Amino acid sequence: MADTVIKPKTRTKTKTERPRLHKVILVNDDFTPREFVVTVLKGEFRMTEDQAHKVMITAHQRGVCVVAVFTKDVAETKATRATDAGRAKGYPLLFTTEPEE
Ligand code: TYC
Repeated sequence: MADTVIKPKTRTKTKTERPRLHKVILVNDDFTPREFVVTVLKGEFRMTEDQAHKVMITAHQRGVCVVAVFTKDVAETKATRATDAGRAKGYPLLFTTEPEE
């Protein structure tokens, strides 16, 4: 009888991890005018007046508010641009980033 050749079936499962997203966080301060914060949120994060106003008020009342999540690069670029927009006007407006859990 001919030898039986058993060919094991192998399957390669490639696991691609999604890149971790990073939060952009708006930090409250006592000096930046509310309307300016709203303008920056609309300009840099494409929010409507309503959305921007809600985020600004949340940061104003609670100290911080998550604005949105992006890939690391985009989050850092947007946070820097938004912070720089405040600095250009002499305001201490601050946007930070942190990785999502
Ligand atoms: N607290 C500021 C004021 O009363 C407004 C403000 C809100 C500033 C949110 C920063 O992240 C901020 N003029």
